[in-house]
Amino acid sequence: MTANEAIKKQFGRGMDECTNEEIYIGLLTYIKEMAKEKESSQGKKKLYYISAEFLIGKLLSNNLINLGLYDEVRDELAQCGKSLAEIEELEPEPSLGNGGLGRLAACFLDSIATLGLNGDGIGLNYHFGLFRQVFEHNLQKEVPNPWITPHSWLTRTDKSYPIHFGGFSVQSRMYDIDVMGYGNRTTKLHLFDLESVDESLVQEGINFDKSQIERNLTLFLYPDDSDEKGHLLRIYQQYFMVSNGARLILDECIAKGSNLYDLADYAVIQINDTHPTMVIPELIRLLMERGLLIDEAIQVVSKVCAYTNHTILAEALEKWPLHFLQQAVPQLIPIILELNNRVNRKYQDPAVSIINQDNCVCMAHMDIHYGISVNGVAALHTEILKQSELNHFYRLYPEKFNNKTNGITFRRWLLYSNPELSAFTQRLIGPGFKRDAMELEKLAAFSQDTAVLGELLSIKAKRKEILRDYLRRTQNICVDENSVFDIQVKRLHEYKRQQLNALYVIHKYLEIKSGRKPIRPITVFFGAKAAPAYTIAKDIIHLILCLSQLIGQDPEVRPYLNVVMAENYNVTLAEKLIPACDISEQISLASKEASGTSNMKFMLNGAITLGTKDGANVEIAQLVGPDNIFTFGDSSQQVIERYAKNEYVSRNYYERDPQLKQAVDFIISQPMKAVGSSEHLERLYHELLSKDWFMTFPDFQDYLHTKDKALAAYEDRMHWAKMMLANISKAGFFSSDRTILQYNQEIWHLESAPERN
Ligand code: 26V
Repeated sequence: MTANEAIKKQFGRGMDECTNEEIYIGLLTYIKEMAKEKESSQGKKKLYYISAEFLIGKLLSNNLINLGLYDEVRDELAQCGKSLAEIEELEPEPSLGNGGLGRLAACFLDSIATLGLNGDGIGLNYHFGLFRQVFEHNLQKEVPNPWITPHSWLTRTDKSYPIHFGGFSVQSRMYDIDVMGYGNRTTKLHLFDLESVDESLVQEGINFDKSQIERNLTLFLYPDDSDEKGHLLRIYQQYFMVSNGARLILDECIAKGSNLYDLADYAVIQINDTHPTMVIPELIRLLMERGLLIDEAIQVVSKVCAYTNHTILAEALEKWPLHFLQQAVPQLIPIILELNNRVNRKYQDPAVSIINQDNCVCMAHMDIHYGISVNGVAALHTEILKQSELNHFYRLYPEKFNNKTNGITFRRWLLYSNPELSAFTQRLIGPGFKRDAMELEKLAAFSQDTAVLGELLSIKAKRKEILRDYLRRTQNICVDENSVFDIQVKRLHEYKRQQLNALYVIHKYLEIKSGRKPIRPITVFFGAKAAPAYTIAKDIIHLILCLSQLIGQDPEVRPYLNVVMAENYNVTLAEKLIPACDISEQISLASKEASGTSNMKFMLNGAITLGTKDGANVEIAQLVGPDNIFTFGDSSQQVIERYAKNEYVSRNYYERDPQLKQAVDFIISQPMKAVGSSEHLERLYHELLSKDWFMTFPDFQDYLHTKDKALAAYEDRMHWAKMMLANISKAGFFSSDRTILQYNQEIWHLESAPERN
């Protein structure tokens, strides 16, 4: 059946007589039907990827691409005078993630389905997601992001469990989203919801009564945890997620014939960061309820769980006060105490204890002692885990530690988001790269072909125009497509150092004011959400918005420099920004960014990285070679030593470097205060001068020079195009298909799917 026939069946009218809303609903039903006909993953052993975040993005076009129906449906619509691009704008984007960690989980599901591996995702069905970001008075404001419309990708299932907390119980409901792999296979994302959830609890902005767990549990992702109630709510959410997940896993394994002692032959659980860690004691508890002795239950569970670490930032490593757990999930306390006692009896080393001296439960420690595997997400990150952050554990269990460098799905980040580049690639090297991303290397053969290089530049130019039009239409922002597009998009965090980029902007602004104009205009794009309670992150957003306004109002500077802070950065915006990028900003303080994944998306789309030697940037640099990347800044080793010596004084750098001093002082200057708030600007200024914990100042000069070097290099257009081609041709390694195959070969050991014919 064609899409038009399906729509006729549903509405009694063809596409040409339907509204865009009706066509959207019709396509949704059509795709869900098509998914049922596809082969779902099978096999005795199954992977359960449990994650508090799945940043899946819009699904309409992606599903059509993966089902091989995109061109057909687009053309069918065009014949009726309709536009698929307009229809997909009607789809709300679920904001079920913060950033890289959640987007990684979504890319992984795409690869798992594509490779035909037997694996499902398990998470939560947050009704309002993270939040939608709006800017008011140059400040971030958070509002709910409702995405569950009467017609959505969710399918209500008949699975429902009673979940018990200290003093009360709730009932859950499982909803499924079909994940369509490229080709013919599908898998599922199971999102658990609260039957009694009450959206009317949300008052002003994203505020709601945090104590009403029975009604609020699945309203928001990571609700503000700046107070005690917020922490507790997160514990309730995490337990709700893993208890449902654990029951589903046991149900499925028992149905397939497991006697529970052999659970590891039927299930492997990948714990995505520490948020799902309570699945370990919960599974032990459930096994004991089903008759296993505690020794037996611990032994069984120790063979099924694997842990991925995504950060070394101390503040992001979860440690829950025991009394919080006692209040929320008292049934887990005896098990956690027993797990802790066993560790302490065996090792007598407080550094590896599960419960620390402050009576907090170190969630990562539980994962490492009672899991089969611990992995970092880029080579450098895994080395840092082994050598410093988790060294005590590495010495106990060297065999558990392994690296799985992150990846991205090329279906979304090339085929869908950059059809022009995708078609160009196919013309040059054939369609094989769509299945085997390493085939992109064949592009290297064209590195001297000026016609090919010229075409590559035209594609970039086209993508810049598309972005220009999109921003004008959706955000009323004007950009000059002939300027250099320099882009930094990621969560707002001091370690990612958007503030360093902002200091560069100030420096450029002052240069232009003093008469030194750049050869070509520069547009510096930012996109970032700040956690609602993260004051300094919000101050940095304020700084960027103020700079944007100030520069936009200045006729002397505006023709040469433009600062754009895109509102509500999300997957949809990323799909527009990334293909249009010339310079990819990956400027985290070395050692702090576990991997980064936007760096890979930018590279794949022919942007040149301006980055520190951090996370996966290191592997990008190795692949493309020093001539095809701009690196700067102190090494992770230098940074780690500087922290260890505890001798960093930001003010010393400020006093020694007049350019730095001038840029920093500008933050609290009159022109800035005229457009911004003194309170925010001064707080940020003092933070930088008195602390600068993420060491912006030491890298400042090198950053200025390296960025100016990149801008100069941009002027040799043919040479730049060669660099672009080198980056694209080496991007194959960063396909999430490669990452997933490695997880499977080294950790999961699922049967591979039979070859497709
Ligand atoms: C989360 C939070 C949340 C509250 C505010 C403070 C804070 C600080 C750090 C984090 C990080 C949580 C883990 C995470 O998202 N890691 C990211 O995982 C990506 C996928 O592996 C990786 O590419 C990024 O480098 C890493 O930051």
